[in-house]
Amino acid sequence: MRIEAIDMFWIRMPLVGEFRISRGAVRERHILLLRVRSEGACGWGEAAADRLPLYTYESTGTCWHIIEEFLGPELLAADLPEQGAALAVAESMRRWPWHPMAKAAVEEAVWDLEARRRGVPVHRLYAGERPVRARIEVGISLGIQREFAVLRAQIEDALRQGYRRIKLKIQPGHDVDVVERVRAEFGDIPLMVDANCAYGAEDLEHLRRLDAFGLEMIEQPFEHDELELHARLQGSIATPLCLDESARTPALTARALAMGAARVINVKCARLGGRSYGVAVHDLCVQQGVPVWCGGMLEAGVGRLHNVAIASLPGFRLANDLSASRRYWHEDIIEPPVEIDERGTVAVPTGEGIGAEVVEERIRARLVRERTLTRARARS
Ligand code: OSB
Ligand code: MG
Repeated sequence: MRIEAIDMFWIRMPLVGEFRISRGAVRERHILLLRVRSEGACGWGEAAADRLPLYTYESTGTCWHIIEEFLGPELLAADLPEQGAALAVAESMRRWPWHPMAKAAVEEAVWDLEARRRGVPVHRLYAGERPVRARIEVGISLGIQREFAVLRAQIEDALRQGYRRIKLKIQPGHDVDVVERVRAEFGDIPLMVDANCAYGAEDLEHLRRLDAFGLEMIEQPFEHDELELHARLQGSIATPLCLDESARTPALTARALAMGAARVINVKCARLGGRSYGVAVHDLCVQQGVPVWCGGMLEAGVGRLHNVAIASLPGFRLANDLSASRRYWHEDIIEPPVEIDERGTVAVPTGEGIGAEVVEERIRARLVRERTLTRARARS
């Protein structure tokens, strides 16, 4: 099989509301969508990076550059096997050591294409012989709010909609007090916090105070390369630590677990560099009895559905950061959008590929930049 063309769409999508994490706020997402085409079929992928490289070094612009200059031409030049095309692409991209979000987007598009060509849902390819869930449990991630009243209203609304757990973003000066207040007002709801690397060694004592609130977990308090600090904190508290930014590769994840740096892992295929790495981390954690859940990056519908697919694997035992489309978007780019039921679950689509239609007019209405890579160009 050959990929005949890769359509790159850089789109801007305003969020329903500002989303603030310790490193900064986002009001509008800049998303790179990829469509790969082959013999009348197509597949969609989404780069999780945003305009500003706040989460890691990758941005929409770096993903565009890496795909346009390197990953795209290489994909167009490849002769892919009929069975296992996406795995072959993942294998060949291993020679590029960095830029996981760019690689993950390319891989997603080929997974979707392969699934559509075979007439199966993409989660079937991700799961192989493993059993999958028909519905997945979802939690909600709430950004930092200056006004507690705003956060209170958001929590009430999320609980009313059925979300299974609430994740609060925290940062120095906005942590223990907020959690204390939420516990006082909402009682024993499933609650966790995510610091996105905002703390340092000087904060160890302060962070231990979070142990008093029965949190489901504390996600990524320290910088990605501070495994020892995570292990020190984990060794002195009962609340499980969860790694997000630190879990960059399966090997690093294994090392972190062996060091006692965490008891839960957030699986984000975008951060890991693709579905095959996400499955590898899932399998490694299942083997060690470590629960995993699927993290999110404010994805539009394409990335969201690829995440739903991976979260159907059996090791995803905790609520996933996979909100309904309307939590972030006035109008998602897929039809039907992702919806949550009153029990806080999202259906894993059973249709071909990602299981929804990608509405091209909605992409065109939000277009910043567009480019089609073809094999002719790849040869030049
Ligand atoms: O740390 O999980 C994170 C969003 C942007 C960057 C990092 C993170 C997040 C979220 C959003 O928490 C989760 C979601 O997509 O619903
Ligand atoms: Mg996180």
